[in-house]
Amino acid sequence: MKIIKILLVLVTFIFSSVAIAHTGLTASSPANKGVLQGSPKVLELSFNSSVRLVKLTLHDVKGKKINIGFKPRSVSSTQFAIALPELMSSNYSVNWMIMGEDVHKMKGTFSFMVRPTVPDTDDLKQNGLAND
Ligand SMILES: [Cu+2]
Repeated sequence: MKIIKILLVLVTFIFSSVAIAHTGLTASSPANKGVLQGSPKVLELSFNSSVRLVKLTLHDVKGKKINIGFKPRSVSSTQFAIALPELMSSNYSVNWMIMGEDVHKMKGTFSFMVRPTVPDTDDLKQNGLAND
């Protein structure tokens, strides 16, 4: 009988792990490993079920936390958009934590790169700043 109990515990454990994994990030903008020219205006997160976004942090490559004024959302949604401050050229990492409607918490991370905006040559010519 002991073995059956152990098996039951194992089965329960395996199924609860699957349950935790059922909610996740399906898309983001910037995308994971995305390379952007210039600072993105908004950070967008999409999840495959309605969740509450309880934590969101942004760090640059030196580990400096960027203040995005995030406040935990009390309303569940599948999509969240957070306005971003002007970001300097760097690698950024986003850490998020959500709570599903079944009260499972889940967290994850993704990163993106901001590169300097290269001025358009035509713009430079119009402003008399470039030679032909
Ligand atoms: Cu769940």
